[in-house]
Amino acid sequence: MKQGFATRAIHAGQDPEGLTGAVTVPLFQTSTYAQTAVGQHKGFEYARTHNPTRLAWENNIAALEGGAQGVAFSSGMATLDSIMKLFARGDHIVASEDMYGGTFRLFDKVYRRFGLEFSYIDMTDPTRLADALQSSTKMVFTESPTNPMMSVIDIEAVAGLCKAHNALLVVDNTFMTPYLQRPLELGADIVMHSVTKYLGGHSDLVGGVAVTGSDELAEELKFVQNAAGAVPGPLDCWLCLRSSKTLALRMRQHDENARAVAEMCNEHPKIEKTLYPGLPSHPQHELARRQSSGFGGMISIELGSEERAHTFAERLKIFLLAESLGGVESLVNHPASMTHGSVPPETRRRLGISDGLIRLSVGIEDKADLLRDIEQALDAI
Ligand code: P1T
Repeated sequence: MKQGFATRAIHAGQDPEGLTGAVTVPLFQTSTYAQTAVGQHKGFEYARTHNPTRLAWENNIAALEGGAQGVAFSSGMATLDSIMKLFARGDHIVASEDMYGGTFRLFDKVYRRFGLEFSYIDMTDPTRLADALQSSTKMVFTESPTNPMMSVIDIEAVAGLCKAHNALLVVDNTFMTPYLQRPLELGADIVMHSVTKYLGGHSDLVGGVAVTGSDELAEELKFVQNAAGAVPGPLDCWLCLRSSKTLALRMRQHDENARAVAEMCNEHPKIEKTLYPGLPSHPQHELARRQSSGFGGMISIELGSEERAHTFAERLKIFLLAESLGGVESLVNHPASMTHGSVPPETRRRLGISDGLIRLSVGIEDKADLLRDIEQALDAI
């Protein structure tokens, strides 16, 4: 019988070490490996290509996402950058118009210069995708839920359209993690993460990873991983293995705390709108229930003006004002001026990333303390 998620998180790729029986995968902090004769080695030649700690982390995350292989990179952006190297001039990519600002920047400011073409659409409506697909479309890219508007994309419906069109579906699963959502099981070809967020989970590393549904795709990505070399260091991989062991516990608490925060925000008179897929009022609430086993720790709220948003963010005491998300500590972010500053103002306006929008990454502190912190910050506006 297939082992449960938490068991796989603790054991997959993490057998006791052969020489000493060490229960924890050792940190192989080495750049190269001695050969006994020219060309005779133990499968490890040079650390850009192979590292045992990295390999353990890649096997671990592949088991959690239910994929063929994991391929680790030095950041979330390096992961996407490496995926983009699978394509060539003239290839067309369809992406969700709501996504992390840095992803838009990579597409628009870097890969457009290399001759790739992009269409940005409202991915919540699969008919828009059907209209956007062209004969040159090679990839469809989406997050779900999206950053920061928390829209939920029907991954299975999008995957069906991609299959019929021979386009790869790449899903950024950073907000959900495989504990709550497994896009490969819904038909995606590649799932990627900013490991900096929930997978790392402690705001102490920058990393990224891709998991493919097929060995063939994994080999293509591993070729880029070695050829371009945006690899993570062994210490970061070791930290990821440690974090993986508590992923199930952490995600359960992020989810529980965020539900309480979202409910409170939803009822508060000073908050105009609360965007959280776990609220029955969310437009894709039923879809979120169907394709994920929880709603995660991310919430966006509309406070009505930049001044109110700034006051709220600055008055919070436990929630720290910072970029990033997914750590054990709660964070607050002002997307328009921080994470989504590189999105053109007219696009931000159209998507609803207003100057009054605030994004909360709800941590795993005591729920009552988080609710009190929000209450006192709202009192100030
Ligand atoms: O920061 P990096 O590890 O390179 O990951 C980029 C990235 C990719 N995908 C998603 C969904 C992300 O949210 C991010 C990074 N996001 C933030 C820093 C943020 O605060 O939204």
